[in-house]
Amino acid sequence: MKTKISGVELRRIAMPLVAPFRTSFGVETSRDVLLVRVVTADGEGWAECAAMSEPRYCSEYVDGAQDVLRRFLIPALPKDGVDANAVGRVLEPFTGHHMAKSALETAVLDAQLRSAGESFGAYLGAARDRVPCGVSVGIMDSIPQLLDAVEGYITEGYVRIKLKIEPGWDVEPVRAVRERFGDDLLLQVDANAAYTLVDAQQLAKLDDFGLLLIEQPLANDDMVQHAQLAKLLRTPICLDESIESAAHAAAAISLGACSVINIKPARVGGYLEARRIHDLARAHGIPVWCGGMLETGIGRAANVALAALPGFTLPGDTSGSRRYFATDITEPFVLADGHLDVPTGPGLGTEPLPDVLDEVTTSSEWIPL
Ligand code: OSB
Ligand code: MG
Repeated sequence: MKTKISGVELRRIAMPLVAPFRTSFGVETSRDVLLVRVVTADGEGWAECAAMSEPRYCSEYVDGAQDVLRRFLIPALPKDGVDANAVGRVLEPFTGHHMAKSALETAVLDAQLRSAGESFGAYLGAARDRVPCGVSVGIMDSIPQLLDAVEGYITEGYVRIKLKIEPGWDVEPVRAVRERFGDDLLLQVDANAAYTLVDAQQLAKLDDFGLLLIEQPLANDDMVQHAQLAKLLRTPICLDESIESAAHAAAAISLGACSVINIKPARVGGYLEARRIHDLARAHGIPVWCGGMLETGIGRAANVALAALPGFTLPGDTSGSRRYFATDITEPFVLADGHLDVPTGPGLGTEPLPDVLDEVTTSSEWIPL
């Protein structure tokens, strides 16, 4: 099915976080989000670009994403219409920029599914109507502060806790959380590439705590080093930053660089590539889970749909809206019994609330096709 696009709106919004989020690569206090809205003959489609303000998590950043969308990606869309399944091929001549590409493909897909009356979940192959939710807990100033934060999330119902770690904040916070909340708590850690293979002995100390996994201990392009580290640890290695495509996932699996994959659709160029990674991992018996990039309800809706696919056997970083924002731009995602419902309406099954959107908008640009 071809969708004829008349133009694309690039809208920037400022979304203060309810609390600073500290990782090994920096501190976020507010999300500067780029929203993409494609306008078609019979409607519109929305998506959220996951790129952050600065190129720290990966090389993309929000101003760069807007620039490449405006100058290269949007103008490359065929004027006589395009099927969402062909957007990836159309954008292929431009290297990299997966987050920008993902946002454009997702907005086209949303428009197409809305016209067809089909939900993202149904289209992608969701196998359940709600997904269990984990929460990613930032690096804190002290252990008592961390324990308070974790306790709050457990009380809210989160079924899995992920602790951000870095050299100097690893074994002690993990030990403290285990001692306080017990061995049954589903617990994992995420280093965001903060270690090197020289730290293997330190990372091996985490083996005592029965973690579900350690996420991205080494640098993004340290695929071989991750395979070596995997031999030195009992804790399963999960890759996030290193996996930018299904080809990377295939390489990582055959090298033994990971035994779990965090799938972030934005990082791999979209939900279609994300589904290919899911299919590949499933065929290899590799569990996957859905990561997050502190999304608003627009990005969250699609992530929750993806997380409902059968190979997503671990709880994702698909937290409720209030974990991030006092006011979301969509109807908020609210945790019930540790789960979020997969939206069932056409496309993303949600859209920005016009009044909230206007309040948080910092700029808007129209790119005619
Ligand atoms: O590494 O998973 C990560 C947030 C921003 C950038 C990278 C990461 C994260 C998170 C939070 O861990 C996930 C979320 O709750 O959206
Ligand atoms: Mg991560």
